[in-house]
Amino acid sequence: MKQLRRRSTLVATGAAAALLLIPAAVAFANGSGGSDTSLRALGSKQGLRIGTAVDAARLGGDKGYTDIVAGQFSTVTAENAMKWESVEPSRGVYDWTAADQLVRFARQHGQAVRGHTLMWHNQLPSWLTTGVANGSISDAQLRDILHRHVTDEVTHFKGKVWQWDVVNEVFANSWETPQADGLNADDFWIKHLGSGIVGDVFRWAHKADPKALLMYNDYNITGEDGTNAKFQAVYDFVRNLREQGVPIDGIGEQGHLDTQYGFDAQRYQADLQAFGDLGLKVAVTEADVRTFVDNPTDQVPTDSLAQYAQPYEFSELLKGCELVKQCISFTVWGVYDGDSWIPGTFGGEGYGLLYDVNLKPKTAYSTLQQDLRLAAGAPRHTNG
Ligand code: 9MR
Repeated sequence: MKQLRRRSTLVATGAAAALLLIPAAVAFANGSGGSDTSLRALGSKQGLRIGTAVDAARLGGDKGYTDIVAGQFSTVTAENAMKWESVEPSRGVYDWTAADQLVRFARQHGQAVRGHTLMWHNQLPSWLTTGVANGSISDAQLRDILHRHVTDEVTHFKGKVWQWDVVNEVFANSWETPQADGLNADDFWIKHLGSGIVGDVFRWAHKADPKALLMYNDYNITGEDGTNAKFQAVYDFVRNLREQGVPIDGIGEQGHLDTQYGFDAQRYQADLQAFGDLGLKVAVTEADVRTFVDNPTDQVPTDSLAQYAQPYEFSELLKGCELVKQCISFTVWGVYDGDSWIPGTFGGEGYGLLYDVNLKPKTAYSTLQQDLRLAAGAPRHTNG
């Protein structure tokens, strides 16, 4: 891995400072000047936004949680509030309440919003999946409905969303059936609308908000599963989209790790860089590092080495992003272990985030602080 370059001064140019969109008063709200050790302040020194997924319903009501979101992070992602089932629970009836609340919060706290997600096979409204399953919604109608959804949602948040995860998780994993182009033949959208829908959704999103950064978001796309096949499929597909003039701006590498599998940090960094060299921005969008724990309530690691492996792998994730100048944000998938998706999905596992079940910062938190501080001379990231 190449060394972090040291640089004596870190004065943002006028343009870069404007793009950062972090008012100085907010960026340094937790201390004075350079003594602010919040993740957001440390990240801002290299133009890198540090983010978290947020449960919009908890903002305001839960002070400990809210203070961490406001104080530590310079970008926020709606963990669920912008998904289709949340914004259009009944056909034709939008409910933007929770998502709007998050966007307002972000604005008040000088945070950029990552919009998540416009086309995904999960968390679709039941009126849609039922209609498709019983044949009352034909594929042609489904395409029109998706077009309207993408246009309406992006238009609703026009000028307020920094990056959109436009398309999520449509490539085949090693245990799924890939098409010749690498897409998952069984994905709900690919199955009904074909591969061409991917480019179309980017075009529709771009039309609705030409300034938003449009990302393709997925997991295991930087070699995490021990092969680089999924990376290669995404790389080839996206290069092809760019050649066709499809408005895709970047790749979201989710970054869900598990200490039991290990992690090839060099492969990860090289893959991020390869995307960057295609002229794309990259973002780490859903970082967490899970491990085996005693129970889902306390989430104490059962393997004594996990207390080292967990922060170590987090550190590797962050450093890879720091070393790739096209990497514009590093987002963790949730604030604390008490509200992570991990225990509900992986039996016996947890401890995946930066704060423990009692909202106390863990070693992983201080490790990231340290990584950000030591990287003060890393390349300045291009912030969009
Ligand atoms: O964290 C999200 C959890 O609250 C939801 O129940 C779940 C539904 O599938 O989705 C989780 O977030 C996912 C994200 O939207 C896309 N990448 C994988 C994430 C973890 O499953």
